[in-house]
Amino acid sequence: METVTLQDSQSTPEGSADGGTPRSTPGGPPAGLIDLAVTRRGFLRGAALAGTGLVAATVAACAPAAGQAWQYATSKPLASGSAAPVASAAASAAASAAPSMSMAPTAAPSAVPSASAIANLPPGWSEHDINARQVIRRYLGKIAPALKGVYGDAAFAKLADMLAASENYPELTAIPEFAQVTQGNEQIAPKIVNGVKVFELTIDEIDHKIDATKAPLKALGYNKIWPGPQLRVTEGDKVQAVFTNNLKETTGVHFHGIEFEDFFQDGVPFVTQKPIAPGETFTYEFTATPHGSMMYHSHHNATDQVGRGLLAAFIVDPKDPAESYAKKYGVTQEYTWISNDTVGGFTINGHGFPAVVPIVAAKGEKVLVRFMNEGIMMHPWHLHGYRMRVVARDGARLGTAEFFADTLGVNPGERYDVIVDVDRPGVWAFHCHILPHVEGTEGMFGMVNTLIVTPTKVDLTPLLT
Ligand SMILES: [Cu+2]
Repeated sequence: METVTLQDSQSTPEGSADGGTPRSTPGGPPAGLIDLAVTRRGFLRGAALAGTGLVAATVAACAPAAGQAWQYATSKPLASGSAAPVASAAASAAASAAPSMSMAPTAAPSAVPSASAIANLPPGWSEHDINARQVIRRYLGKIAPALKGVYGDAAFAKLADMLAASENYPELTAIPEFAQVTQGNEQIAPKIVNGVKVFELTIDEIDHKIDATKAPLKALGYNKIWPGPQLRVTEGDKVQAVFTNNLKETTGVHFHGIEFEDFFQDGVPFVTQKPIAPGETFTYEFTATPHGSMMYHSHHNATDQVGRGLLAAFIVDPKDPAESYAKKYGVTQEYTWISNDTVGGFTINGHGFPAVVPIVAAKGEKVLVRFMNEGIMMHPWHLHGYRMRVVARDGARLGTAEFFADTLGVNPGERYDVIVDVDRPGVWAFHCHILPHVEGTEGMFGMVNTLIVTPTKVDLTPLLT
């Protein structure tokens, strides 16, 4: 079983680059799981969805390019002999995760509900209801019983009734799905060489799990992680990004949103450079400007390489501390939300629901979400219960053009920064509103997350291991 990587955000010199804004992802705990002021323990970053829902035939509008060997994953075991790699992976994962007849709780993730649950459907329910509930059971794991202490007895009674906690189902003692897979977006610190911030990265083939119940995908990663490490600098910094290509294929790296002085740093093979050959190291040098939410990703065979995981966040904090989100807007934590929609299915930070890291914030907090679309289609992100204050597009602050939205379409290549002023506790759905990207016969999958607002700060870290 894979586990999340623990990280102490205090060990990262850039951890307070944005005026001291604690972050839930990357490089930090899910917002509010931890009292950041006390522990500053980070544990994961990112979340994504890709998963379990529909077969390609039902989402023809989103069909991949002809000849591409991928398909939206389904958690339903498919007929043997299927040529689709992802589908067969799902089938084998489902087979290995077959329901145990043991009554003993187990920490092993299960993509499928128990046979007895299906045999004893409540009146009016179908198998879909059982499957849909199972996804949420996996998402919360042993966070579910802990919500009693968070929301109080009355609210918890409703939650427990929804999930049928009285059945003592196995996931009640399992770590939540998102903590069972490796999460990317980890912020790394540069070396400082003659005043230049130097980031050294590798480009590698990896095995990547969209969620714990699925067989790993043959994927790619910067520093062996999808999304790659978050690189974070301050506006005006001199930056060197040194990439060693450990792949068997060529590549090139583009820093998306940066205004380069020297166009040969722009990372487009045969337009601004020769491709980086296997075994080669290539250094990009530039001044980080303007400030804002940027990205870095492959710009070579990119439909395939970005789709397989060569994507990451590049954050340029404002030089003027008064312009930081913490100082100017009172932001208390942030969450980087990188979407993709090709090889791994519909993902947020390289994972499909229920393996997506929730945003957890205490009442009174202001949460910054940086949406970054690294996919090939638009996704309208919809937050339940709140309006998002949209403060920046493609890194540029909107100023007097700021607006509020509960649904925000983010096109491929675009970034939007939004701030949510959380004032009402609850578990609020936060998902793409193109419905085939989020829900199917197996329940919710793919581009789904939640904003969990707690009445006060709570430390749920012990529940994640
Ligand atoms: Cu979508």
